[in-house]
Amino acid sequence: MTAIAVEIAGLEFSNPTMLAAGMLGMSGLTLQRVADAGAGGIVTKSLGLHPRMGYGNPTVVSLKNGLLNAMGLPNPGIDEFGDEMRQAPVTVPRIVSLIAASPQEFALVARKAVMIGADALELNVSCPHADALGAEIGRDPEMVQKIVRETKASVKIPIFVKLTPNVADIAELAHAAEKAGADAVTAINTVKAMAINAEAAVPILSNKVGGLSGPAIKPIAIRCVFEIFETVEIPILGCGGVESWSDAIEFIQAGASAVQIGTAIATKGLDVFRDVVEGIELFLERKRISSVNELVGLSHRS
Ligand code: RRO
Repeated sequence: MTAIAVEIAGLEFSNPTMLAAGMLGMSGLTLQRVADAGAGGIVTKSLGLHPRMGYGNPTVVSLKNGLLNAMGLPNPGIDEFGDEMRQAPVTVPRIVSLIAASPQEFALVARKAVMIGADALELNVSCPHADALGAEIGRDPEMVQKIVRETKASVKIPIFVKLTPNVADIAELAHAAEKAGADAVTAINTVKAMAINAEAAVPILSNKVGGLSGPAIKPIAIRCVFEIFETVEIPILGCGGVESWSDAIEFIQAGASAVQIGTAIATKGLDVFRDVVEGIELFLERKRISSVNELVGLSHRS
């Protein structure tokens, strides 16, 4: 293994960066571009049992320090996505993000995801603006436990669980996921937020409420990763505002084994993956550390 390689739930990642769900994850060819740009792993857009159109425009608002979105879970459905998976890269672990309304539905979509070539699953129980889906079910630790247990029993590949920060105690959710057999947790999905057009005196998003991502939420995500690390043994994938190598190091020292990058692709382009990875390598050299794994959770010593 090289200094920057990481192993998570038995999967080997050549570096500790991966594409976050939602960004460039709807087609095999864009996933290939992300792998070519140096990401250590890829996560698809969240896929459900049936196709969904998503909400009407506007679905994204660019703010000073991040993006506010309410896409509305647009996706072609898991079966249709098989064609995209055939064009998706095979040189990096392929994590398929799933959305469903019940433990039984998660288990069913999970079996279908295995059939189209997923190496691991990321269960989305954290979208902040979906009726009867996402955080509406994922803020209840008992429901998280049922979803993970049922899905775990139906497939053999690793299961990651993406958690919502829109609760009083995210570590409780991570603990529920771990108890039910999750192989890792991803923290965090977007933070529930809103923007108003002052001239028109109306919410900008057609859905009114959406999820905030990008640098604005990084301190929230770091706090969540830190709290989860104190509570569970399973690996944590840090997500929320990573746009530089030092952001990634911060997440890793808070307790993340790897980081996911999404919004920074919109602001920095795909070069962000190589920039972050090279920066981590230089940091390890400068600190004379032989493996990035030695940094995981280092900030908990104090
Ligand atoms: O598609 C979306 O609107 C969306 C999803 Br599924 C999610 O998990 N998080 C988010 O901010 N937007």
